[in-house]
Amino acid sequence: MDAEIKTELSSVPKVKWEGLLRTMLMARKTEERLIRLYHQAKIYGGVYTGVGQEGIGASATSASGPEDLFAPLIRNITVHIGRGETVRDIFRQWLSRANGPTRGRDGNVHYGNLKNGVYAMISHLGAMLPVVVGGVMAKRRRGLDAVGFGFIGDGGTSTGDFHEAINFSAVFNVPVVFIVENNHYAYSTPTKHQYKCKHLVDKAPGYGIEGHFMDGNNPVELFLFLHKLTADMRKNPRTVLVECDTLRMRGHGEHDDSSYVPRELLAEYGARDPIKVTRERLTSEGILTVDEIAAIEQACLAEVDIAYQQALKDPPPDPATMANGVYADA
Ligand SMILES: Cc1ncc(C[n+]2csc(CCOP(=O)(O)OP(=O)(O)O)c2C)c(N)n1
Repeated sequence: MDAEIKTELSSVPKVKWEGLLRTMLMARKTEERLIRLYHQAKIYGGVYTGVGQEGIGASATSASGPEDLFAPLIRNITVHIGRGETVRDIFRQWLSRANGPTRGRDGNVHYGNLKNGVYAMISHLGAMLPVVVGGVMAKRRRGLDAVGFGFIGDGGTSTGDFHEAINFSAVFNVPVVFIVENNHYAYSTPTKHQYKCKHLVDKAPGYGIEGHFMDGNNPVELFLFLHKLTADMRKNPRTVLVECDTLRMRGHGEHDDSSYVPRELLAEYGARDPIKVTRERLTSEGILTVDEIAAIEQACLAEVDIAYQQALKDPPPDPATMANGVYADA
C-alpha cells in the first residue's frame, strides 16, 4: 500500500471508520435474521438481501452529508442504516407491523425516510433515478448543499429510465453519483447478455461525464474515494458514474438457490467479503483493534436481537383501517 493512501486513512476520524464497519455489521446481522424469519414463514412476501454487497451503501452513506439524498434499491439496507434508520423500524417493516414505516402496508422493501434523505423505492428498476436527480435540483435551488446517490444494478442499466436520468443529470450538471452495483447477474441473466461494452462505466463518455470503476468489496478504498469525489462535486457540481464490481452472495431472493452462479465465483468473492476486508485493513493499519471491532459486532448483535424481539411483539395493522391512506379525505 502506498504512503499517500496511508496518510489519507489516518486523516479520517476514527469514528468514521467505526461507523462504516458498524453499518455493514448491523446490515449483515439484520439480514441474517431476516433470512431466518423468511424460512420460518414469518415474513409476508420475499426477502431480498445485500449480503456481500454491504460495502457499497455503507461507503456512500459514510461519505454523505446531512442534506444529501439517496435512492436505494432492494440490496441497500446499508443505506437505510447508514442514514439513521433504526433496526427496530426495519424489522417492523419486514414483519408488516402497524407501527412500521409503511404501517404494515405495501411491499416490505418499499420503505424510506425523508428525514434521513432516503426515498422509498418502487419496484420498477430505474424509476427512482430521475426522482433523486429532481430532488437534488430542488434542494440546490433552495441553496442547500445536496448531493444525490442513485443506486442501480447491472440489469437496471438497460432501462430507459437509467438513460433518461443520467443524460438529463449530465446535461444540467446535477451533482448525483450514479452507483452501479455490478454483481454479475440480473436475477439469472449474466452480464454478457445484458450489455455489449466491456465495463458499464465505458458508457460514461457517451454521456459526457466522468466514470470510475471501483472494487465494491473494498469499502475502505471506496469510502476514501467517494468522500473525496463528493467533496469535489459540492464545489464543482457534476454528474458522475461509478461502477462497483461485487457479487451477490445469496439468491436473487431467499426463494432462489442461485444455482446458475458458478460456485468458484462465489468462493472468489466470498474470500473478499467486504466486512472481512475492512476488518483486516483497519486492524493492520492500527486504526481499530481486534477487541474494538469485536465490541462493535457484539453491540450490533444485541441491538438486532432486541429490535426483532420487540417487532415480533408489535401489532399487525387493524383490518378496519385497510382503506386508510388509499383515498383522499373528503
Ligand atoms: C423495469 C423493471 N423490469 C423488470 C423488473 C423485474 N426485476 C426485478 S429485480 C430484477 C433483476 C435486477 O437485476 P439488477 O438490476 O442487476 O439488480 P440485482 O438484483 O442484481 O441487484 C428484475 C428483472 C423490474 N422490477 N423492473
